[in-house]
Amino acid sequence: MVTPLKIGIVCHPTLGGSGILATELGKLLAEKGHEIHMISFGLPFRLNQPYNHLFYHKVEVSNYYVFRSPPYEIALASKIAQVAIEHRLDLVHVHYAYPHAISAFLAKQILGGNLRVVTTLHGTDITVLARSEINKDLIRLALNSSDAITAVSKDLINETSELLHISQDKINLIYNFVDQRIFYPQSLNGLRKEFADTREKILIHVSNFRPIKRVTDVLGIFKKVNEEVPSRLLLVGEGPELSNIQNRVQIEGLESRVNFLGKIENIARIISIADLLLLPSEMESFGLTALEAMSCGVPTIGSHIGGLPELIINGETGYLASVGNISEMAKKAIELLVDKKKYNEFKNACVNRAHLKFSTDRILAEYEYIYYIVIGK
Ligand code: GMT
Repeated sequence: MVTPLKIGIVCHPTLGGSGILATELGKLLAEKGHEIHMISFGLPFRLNQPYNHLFYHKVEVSNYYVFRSPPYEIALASKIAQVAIEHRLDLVHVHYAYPHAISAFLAKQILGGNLRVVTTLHGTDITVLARSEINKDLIRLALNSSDAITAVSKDLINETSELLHISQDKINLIYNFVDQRIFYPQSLNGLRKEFADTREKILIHVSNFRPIKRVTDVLGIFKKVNEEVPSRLLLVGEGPELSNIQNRVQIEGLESRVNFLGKIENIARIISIADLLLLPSEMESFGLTALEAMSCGVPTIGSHIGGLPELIINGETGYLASVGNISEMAKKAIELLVDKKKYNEFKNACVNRAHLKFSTDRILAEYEYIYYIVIGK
């Protein structure tokens, strides 16, 4: 490594791909010897133990009684500026534009322009939030004042450019990564037996159960698959749609075939016992969970949408169909589950692709390259 850097990382600590990616990035950069300062309102999910060179700074919001809701963006801006001064940060890397890039913009003003900011776009910060007239101009301002912008797929670069009129050349493509020391094919027969007998296949869905994930489609696909190939469905995560899905499972009489596992931190083991991941989302700018599954040798059946076709090679590492086409998704899932030879080819292709295109070494080097450019070294 050339010179170790002091980097502030701002992320959402709640369940979601952007926070997970930011936390994994922080851990790996710290492991490489950089000094990392995680800044957030809560301890990020997956920051589950102390790490060398990695520090956490909690953002405290003012609860003054005139506020209906405490102004987090302002508190975050002050915190970024304070941490930057106190720890002589070389730069701040914010994940998810809203409100983080806006707070970083404000922190830069507090510091008279002396703050380098890298903003990574993850998806709904643009595809949902930047569509609103309330946020659009502020997000554009914050992005234009960032020293570098990165996005997790070509599709997201196109969306950002179209929506905010920011030139595509100003946005660097850096795909998400997966740590193959953690996500690799494991034969965990004991764990597998807890959920399925030897004749049964296991399908898994991992998400934060927002409507955009179309978890009812997950059930629809599973139902069709299970009619042809005896299977079990593992549902991992929690969110607003959870109780609706629990009701549907009962209505469909699938209680004995579906397991709700809630929020799981060590997801690699449970993904490893699955045969297929289902990700029929309405929108997905990358699909981090599909990459984690791919790295464990588990193909994905999902939607041909957003950045998913950049991650999953249709017909090689999974199958993609148009959003809502559950019959096609189920058909492809069955095709793969009953053809052992084809399934093993897909499994190998998954592990190889994760390793070649999305390894930590490769993607970390791409981020470090941006960091050194931004600080002029
Ligand atoms: O999709 C979510 O539920 C969470 C969301 C987030 O902002 O944390 O995920 C976005 O960022 C992930 C990490 O880069 C991507 O893998 C997801 O595809 C993206 N979600 C959407 O575009 C809907």
